[in-house]
Amino acid sequence: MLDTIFSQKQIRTDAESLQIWGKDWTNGYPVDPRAIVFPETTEQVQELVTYAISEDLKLVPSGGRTGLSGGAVASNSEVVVSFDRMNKILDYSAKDRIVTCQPGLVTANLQQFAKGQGLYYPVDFASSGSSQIGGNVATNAGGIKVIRYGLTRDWVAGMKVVTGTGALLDCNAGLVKNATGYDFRHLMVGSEGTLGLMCELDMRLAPMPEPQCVMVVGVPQVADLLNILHTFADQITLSAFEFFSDLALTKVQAHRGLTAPLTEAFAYYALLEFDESSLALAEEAFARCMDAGWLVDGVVSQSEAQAKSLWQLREGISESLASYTPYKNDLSVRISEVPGFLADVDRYVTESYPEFEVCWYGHIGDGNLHLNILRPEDMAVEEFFKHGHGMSPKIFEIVAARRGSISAEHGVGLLKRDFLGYTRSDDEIALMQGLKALFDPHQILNPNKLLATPSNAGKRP
Ligand code: 2HG
Ligand code: ZN
Repeated sequence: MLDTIFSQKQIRTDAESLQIWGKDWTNGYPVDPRAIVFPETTEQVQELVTYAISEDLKLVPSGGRTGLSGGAVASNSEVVVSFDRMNKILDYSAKDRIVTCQPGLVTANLQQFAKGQGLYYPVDFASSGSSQIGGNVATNAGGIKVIRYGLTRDWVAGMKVVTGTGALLDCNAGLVKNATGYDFRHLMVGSEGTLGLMCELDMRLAPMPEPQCVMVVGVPQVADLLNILHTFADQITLSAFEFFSDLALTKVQAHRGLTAPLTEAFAYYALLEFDESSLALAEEAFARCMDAGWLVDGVVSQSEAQAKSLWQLREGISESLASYTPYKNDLSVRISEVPGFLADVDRYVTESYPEFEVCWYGHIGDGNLHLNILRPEDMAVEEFFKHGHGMSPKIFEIVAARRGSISAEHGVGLLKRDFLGYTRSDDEIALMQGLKALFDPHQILNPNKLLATPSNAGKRP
């Protein structure tokens, strides 16, 4: 019985809670967990895993539930393990610049804590006010500062994790150098809760950057986004290089009541962020791009408030599309492939479904494009998703032809599981299954996410 491990306040089984904690932001999957538990200690997590093994219970780890690939959806009577109560900062070492925290710590709270130390936690995205560090690590979250600071993986200095056998691994202990074989910390990063339940994380902090300037420029041709990126990157260190299409801008403006950044409309916009002290060099790069005809107009923030409102034009897009229940794809290719790739996908979708609006935006500076196909108002969600699923294989063929990835930063979860073969080889998938069988031999951890659970798995002889 779960109540031998957890107190009453740590278990929820009422219908409303099952619906809330049984899913993430992904649409389209049934939500049917049997219970939600809220562990408070590593020991409780270990006890839960041992209990799950003995009772053949399946566990779905759950953080801030902002995922978009169904990684935290419980559809099959699983027990959801919410880390909401394991949300504390346990230790801070100023000399190492390492924060030891529990996985349920909200990303924005880590950012805030870092600021309080005069430092910076650089992984950032629109959902940082809800997402949790554990979920960020489980999906190797990226976001808007990747070109300067890398992915979540780059900030994980160590972790304690309970595997599917109930073993507690203490991985890397915050060391910079540790040449002692396989690094399980990095194996856990991005494993989507399929190999272990993280209970403590050592997160590195960065020096606080200078105040930032934000520039938004209008770009008629998609290929010129790369010319602009390289012209600026040759001159200055960019903290962000994002893009969005005119349609994306229209949607976010309407949703948030924002004014247009420029007087004219352009097919695409790039949003650049850089240190304030680089402004003069950035203006030189801007002039060079203008002379070359790659950009036509631009605006640069004059205050922190203006920088924030320019960021809204990009960060508010995803939310502004929610009412269209869009068919989402999170794709990446090498940056050199971006223009050709975008044109290929655009051509395929608009030729196949001229009635669908296609909204492009994303982290173009690192090759990550978000493709949101919008549901026509008069089409039922189910029918629309059927068309979306029908389009996916062709879109993934285009990705594979350019040696890209079918999931850049949102993870595989349920949504991309059956398409993994477009990006990973059969040999790789077989190795992943082997690792899964080692770390989770009873197949109790986030079953059917990332990899399909073998049909005979977890059955006792
Ligand atoms: C973003 O970059 C997020 O805004 C969400 O990764 C992307 O909703 C999406 O497709
Ligand atoms: Zn993104």
